[in-house]
Amino acid sequence: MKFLGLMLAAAAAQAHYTFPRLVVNGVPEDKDWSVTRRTKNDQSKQGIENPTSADIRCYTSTTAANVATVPAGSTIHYVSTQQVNHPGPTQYYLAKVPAGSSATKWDGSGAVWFKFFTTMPTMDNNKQLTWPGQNSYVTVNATIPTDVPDGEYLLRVEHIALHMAMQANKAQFYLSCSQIKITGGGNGTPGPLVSLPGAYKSTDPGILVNLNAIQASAYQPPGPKVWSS
Ligand SMILES: *[C@@H]1O[C@H](CO)[C@@H](O)[C@H](O)[C@H]1NC(C)=O
Ligand SMILES: [Cu+2]
Repeated sequence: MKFLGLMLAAAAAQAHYTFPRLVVNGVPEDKDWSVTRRTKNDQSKQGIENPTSADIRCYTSTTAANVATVPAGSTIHYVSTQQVNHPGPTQYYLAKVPAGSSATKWDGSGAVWFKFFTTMPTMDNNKQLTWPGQNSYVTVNATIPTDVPDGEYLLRVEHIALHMAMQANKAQFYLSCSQIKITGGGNGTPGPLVSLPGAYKSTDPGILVNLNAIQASAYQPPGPKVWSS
């Protein structure tokens, strides 16, 4: 038992991940990091612990070569390099590329990001909070809203690992941004728009949280409300 415990602890310590490949309606990008911008933790797989750092936007210092065409209403998810084994929400954001720039160049700065998807936990048989997609090798599916206007966007996926989040700056953010072009969209006005960094504080109740001390329905995903058109 002791040995098993040590092995589980070792496995948990290594259990970090990146999301190098966007999948649109079941079709993955050609190869890792071709429309998804290569993150700084490509090798280390380390999460971000300070939610106010500049890395919280896209965790990258580079852009990607290509732009994925994504029809509005598409189902999207990401392939993970490891099992997404930690408890915590998955959230997806979009930011529209401003006129005069392009998805292959733009840095996503300013109050430009809206959230279109988040996940809530349930309490499992062992009284642990668990989230949709937990222990999977892909992130949970989300739908690109049909009312989102056509154009180029940055798409951001985020999984927040909360297993150590009862200590300040110990939640771990795993994330990627992809360069996409939305087609067949609508006339919505997505919002609220937030900046990254800016949308999160270390003390937000969804970031500094003891999962053993709350009910599932009391969890508050950090950041803005999900846009509903
Ligand atoms: C997620 O979407 C893909 C298509 O992109 C589909 O093959 C898969 O079954 C979906 N997963 C779930 C859990 O619904
Ligand atoms: Cu981990």
